[in-house]
Amino acid sequence: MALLFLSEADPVDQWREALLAEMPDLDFRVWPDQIGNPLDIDVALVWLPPPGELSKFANLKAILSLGAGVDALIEDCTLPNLPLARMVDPSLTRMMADYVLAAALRHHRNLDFFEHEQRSGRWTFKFPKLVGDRTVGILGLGVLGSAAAACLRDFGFKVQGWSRSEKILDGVACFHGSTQLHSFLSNTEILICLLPLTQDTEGVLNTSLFAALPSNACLINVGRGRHLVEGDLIEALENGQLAAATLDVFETEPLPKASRLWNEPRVLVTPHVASYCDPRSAAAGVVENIRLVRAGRPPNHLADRARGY
Ligand code: NDP
Ligand code: OXD
Repeated sequence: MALLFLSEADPVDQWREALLAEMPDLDFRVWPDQIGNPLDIDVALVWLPPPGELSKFANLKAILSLGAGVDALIEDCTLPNLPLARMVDPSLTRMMADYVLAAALRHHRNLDFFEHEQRSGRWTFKFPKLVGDRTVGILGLGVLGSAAAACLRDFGFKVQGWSRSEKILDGVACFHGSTQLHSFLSNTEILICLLPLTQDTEGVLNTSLFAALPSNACLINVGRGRHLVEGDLIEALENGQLAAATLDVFETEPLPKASRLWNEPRVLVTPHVASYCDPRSAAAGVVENIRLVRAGRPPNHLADRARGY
């Protein structure tokens, strides 16, 4: 029995050290050079495996994602039909809440506007608003969305959120389903996307959604790049429907050099850094899942492939 670690983005040495601290007898193999006998591999811990790669392990029993979003795995039609667990971890949740708070505050205090005015050498006074007079709306009230909502609420924003099923969150106005989307949007001044990418949510950030927001709203997209129709964003920024955007995720990553978004004056581009799970924090949960799988039980935080997240 061995764990396969497959990620070109995560720090393999830190993961090895953190997992071995939790499970000293773990046989830790690394893709692509230290796989050993592929028949030994029973659990894979992965981020963006090349399509077809996981079907090479005949004794694989479960796939554990290093990311919260499992869209790329679910889209891979060669993925073995095995239990698939999402990453749910306090460090990932905390970092996302920090990023969302920072980005929301930057828009709330007009720092995006002042950065723009400074570049043009203009001293333009704009009245600040009290935090309690600002409404922030979050698309997606799952693990990350509900933690971000609590953080923004505790900071003093008016917070509302939208999800697929009905939710009750203390101090957060909750909306659900397509019939309540427009009521949710109608007074959302800063919109945050924390949805998973599915067939239902792809392209959700589009002209008709922007038109339902108050004019001069701001957008923060930390979900996935394909939630956003980039052309619709640029048009909404040009016609004043949106005042500014913070984008952390893109249809193609790294964002291609030729993308217009690099030079859009009211767009802040960050390189998919909103959140990251620290191996020291996440290793215990991964080891618990390895133990569950080896005991013949489903891992925690199973993704629902039919639902898409
Ligand atoms: P969860 O699965 O816990 O939550 C997803 C939320 O979205 C749920 O509230 C769900 O509703 C809602 N939702 C899903 N589909 C719909 C729909 N069609 N209509 C309305 N609501 C819907 O996911 P997480 O919170 O853990 O993660 C969210 C996403 O964040 C990830 O999928 C990933 O794309 C992104 N992410 C980005 C990172 C970054 O660094 N930029 C880092 C980590 C994650 P319900 O509660 O009813 O199921
Ligand atoms: C994730 C991500 O899904 O980092 O965890 O995007």
